[in-house]
Amino acid sequence: MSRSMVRQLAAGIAALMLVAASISGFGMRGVSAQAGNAVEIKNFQYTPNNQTVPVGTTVTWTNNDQPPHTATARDGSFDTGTLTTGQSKAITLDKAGTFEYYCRIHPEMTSMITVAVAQQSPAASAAPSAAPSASPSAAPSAAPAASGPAPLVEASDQAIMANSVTVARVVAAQDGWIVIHVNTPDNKPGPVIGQTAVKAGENTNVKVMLSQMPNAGDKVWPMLHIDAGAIGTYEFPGADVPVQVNG
Ligand SMILES: [Cu+2]
Repeated sequence: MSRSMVRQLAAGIAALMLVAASISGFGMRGVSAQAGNAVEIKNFQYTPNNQTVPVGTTVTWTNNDQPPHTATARDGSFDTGTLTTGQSKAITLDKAGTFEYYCRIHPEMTSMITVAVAQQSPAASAAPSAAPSASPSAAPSAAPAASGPAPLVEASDQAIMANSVTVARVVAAQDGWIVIHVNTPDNKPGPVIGQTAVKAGENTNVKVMLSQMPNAGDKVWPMLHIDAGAIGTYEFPGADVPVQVNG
């Protein structure tokens, strides 16, 4: 869906000043108590995004979007295959661990599901199935203390031209990503609609291609994420945690 025509959209880009600091604060969702075992795919996002379910839960992904999508675990442990509009796929998650998954057709769509060993009902936990052998590599570790320049992201209101936004200036303490999030109704960074790699140091006029056009007047959130884990691959949720300042 290339929209090459120039559209004058006023996207109020919030200028964010971010400093490498406690990253753990980003895990603000915590465990969503049995948020259900259905995941809806709509508007290029998985809902709920980032949930926890007990081992053995059957999770059903349903595509309620026009484009086809998949929900594919990065480590290959599950894959819905391509779901066209209205299609569902139920997968039973028997292995404990935290699994990052994404859409193979739109790789910028990512989510995470944690399959937790049941702790509420000891009687029911008889099945000595899957020991928690999940690869620990998915655990988001704290960003290393940055020794370079103070991280900074600067952008301004702008029209979105040819499906991209430009971030005027980015100062990164280490190699990372400028990630554009849409704005949620409660004024927080929502799903990712584009990302571009940035180098340590100063980067100017960083152009980020968007997979999805925000509505006119919408705010978007340019955020600086570190490049950890697999270098050169944007992994979030995962190793490439956002750089934060004052929460
Ligand atoms: Cu998709």
